[in-house]
Amino acid sequence: MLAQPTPNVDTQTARRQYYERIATQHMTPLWEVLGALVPPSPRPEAVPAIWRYAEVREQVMEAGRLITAEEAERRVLILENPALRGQSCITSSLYAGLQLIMPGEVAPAHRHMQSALRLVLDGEGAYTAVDGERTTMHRGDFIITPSWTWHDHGNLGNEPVVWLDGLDIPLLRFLAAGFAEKSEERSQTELRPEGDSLARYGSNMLPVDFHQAPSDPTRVFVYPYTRTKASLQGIAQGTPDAHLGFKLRYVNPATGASPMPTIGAYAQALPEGFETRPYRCTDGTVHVCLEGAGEAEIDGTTHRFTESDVFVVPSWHTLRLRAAKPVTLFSFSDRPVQQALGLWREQRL
Ligand code: 1HN
Repeated sequence: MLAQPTPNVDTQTARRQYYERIATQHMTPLWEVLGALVPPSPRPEAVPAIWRYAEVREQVMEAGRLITAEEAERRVLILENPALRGQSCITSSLYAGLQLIMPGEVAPAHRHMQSALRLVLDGEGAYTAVDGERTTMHRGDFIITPSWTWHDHGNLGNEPVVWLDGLDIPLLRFLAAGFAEKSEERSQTELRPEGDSLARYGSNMLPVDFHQAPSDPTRVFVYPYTRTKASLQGIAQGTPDAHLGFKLRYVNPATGASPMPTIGAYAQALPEGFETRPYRCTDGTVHVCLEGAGEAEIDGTTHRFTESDVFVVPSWHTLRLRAAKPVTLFSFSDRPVQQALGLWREQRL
């Protein structure tokens, strides 16, 4: 583009006075902001960040001494992107938090338009119930509560249980499309035995008369880590992708689409010593280390990670992963939204 001559002082003054006059009628000149509105490549406000579980666990546990799950409704420490403080965002479109439930506690039943996922990190003995079916939570399990499904949690065990929550809260806030309601029931009445949905819809088979309507939520709401791990181990006999290692996406098995329309989720294995080639994509992504330890180099800055650490890679930031030990990562992003709108891009460097 040709450089523009700098306007003289009189012109500058006239323009500033003009901007002040039109401001009283709630107008502003596009030409002052056009470059920022339509940048040549994404300029996310979010910055890279990491929450090391060993460093934050004690703060999560302290919340357990300060407030009950019942009083809090959900006892969660929100992971706020350092560049987006006060907005309950980890990326511009996604929310993440660490939720704690103590032995004997219940997080009461409610539903909302926001879609949610859980990735179980710490402790045994808790369950989540989704639309009348419970699932016992084990480390690494990926559990979803699709939009407008009833959900409650409880801890029947004898140790604190912590999981990572991921929701599309900022996206729904942006769209102003959020509704929510509390249930009359504290804990949902069980409508089906545990394991029913997975047996019916999540075992390479479907009920003979089942047809998924496009607007229906997926019937599979738990993806047990034992199965994810077996899949990753199964493909790890082959050759890793240079940019991604061994990476799979979670799907609604009835459609092959993302389990929830607004949030995509992924599981990834990197062999010991493996280093990915630099890669970037337009979906800002939250990663959780489930096994092993390594480094995430994000736009040239290296962050060490180990088990249960959470790190965020904003849109169009270049990521390189290094596995010091065999690594398993879980991740989630708004990729299905971008793909549905024809916006998603990736670049293999
Ligand atoms: C929610 O329903 C849960 O059900 C967790 O565990 C976090 C954050 C904002 C709004 C609803 C849950 C949430 C949430």
